[in-house]
Amino acid sequence: MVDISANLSGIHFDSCIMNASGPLDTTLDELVDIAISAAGGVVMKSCTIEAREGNPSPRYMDIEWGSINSMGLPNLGYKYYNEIVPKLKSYGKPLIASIAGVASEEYKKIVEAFNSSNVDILEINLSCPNVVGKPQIGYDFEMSEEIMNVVGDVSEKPWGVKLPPYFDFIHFEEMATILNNTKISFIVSINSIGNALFIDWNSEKVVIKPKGGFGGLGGKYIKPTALANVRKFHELLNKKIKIVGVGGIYTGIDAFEFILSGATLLQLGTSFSQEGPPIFERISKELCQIMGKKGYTTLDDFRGKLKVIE
Ligand code: RRO
Repeated sequence: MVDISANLSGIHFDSCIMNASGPLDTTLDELVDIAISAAGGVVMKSCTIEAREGNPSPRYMDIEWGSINSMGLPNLGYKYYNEIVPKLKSYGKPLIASIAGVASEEYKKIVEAFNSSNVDILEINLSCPNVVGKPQIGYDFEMSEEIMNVVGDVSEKPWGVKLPPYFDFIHFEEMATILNNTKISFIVSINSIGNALFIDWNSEKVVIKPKGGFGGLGGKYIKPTALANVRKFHELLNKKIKIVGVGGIYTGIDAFEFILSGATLLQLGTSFSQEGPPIFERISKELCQIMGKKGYTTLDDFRGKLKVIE
């Protein structure tokens, strides 16, 4: 019998595969659809102090091997997500709140509010690429550290940070040193690759409106970068810090590769947006089949055991 369950901060997930914060998780109805699917947990849209409409449309486009988005953090405000916690928890799955902001006081206020709910885990988003005029926090190491210290001081829930992709070993090392000195339980790696540009050559135009067409790239384009981030952080982080892998997971093979690189849980963004809730069952089955063929019965049998060429 193949088991794809996982544990994060003492919380049990029947399946290691769930949605990523972002697509199809802004309203209660959308979140219930995830809760009644084969997803192992439910992740809510990143929320801010005030509700936000987000950027003008068109702001999301499916493209050949993935997606480009500049949603601009549309959400219903943290109070809404706090209020729907009991309803969502009634489906019996771990529930993850995602929190975004531009300053540490905003993160603090929202974390404090979720402390008194029965949400299971907090994901601190340090990597939204699409708020006009606001750089991605995860590329500002000092500010990232300040926010993590504030969250570590106030959070009564297990928490982790959602990071942007890094591309140079020196940046992985710098961020890993900070992470190893915080009270963090996990990282979510990676958010979309920020400020990509997709062009419709026929109309000679960009395909999304905000920021002159620049937006976060997701889907198949980003899997190698996501695997590299999972792998590098697996090498550099204390083993008690778990890794939630996200970026271009469309199949059981993709899922297998992320676990092999060191991930504990997996999230689906663009692929979930394109295929909807049935994707959780499909990828879970595909992963079980691969594990069965290889003679693995649990994720621990191969997690992090990627081989290199000597
Ligand atoms: O809402 C968005 O524009 C958005 C967010 Br908060 C994020 O973290 N990543 C992304 O690709 N888009």
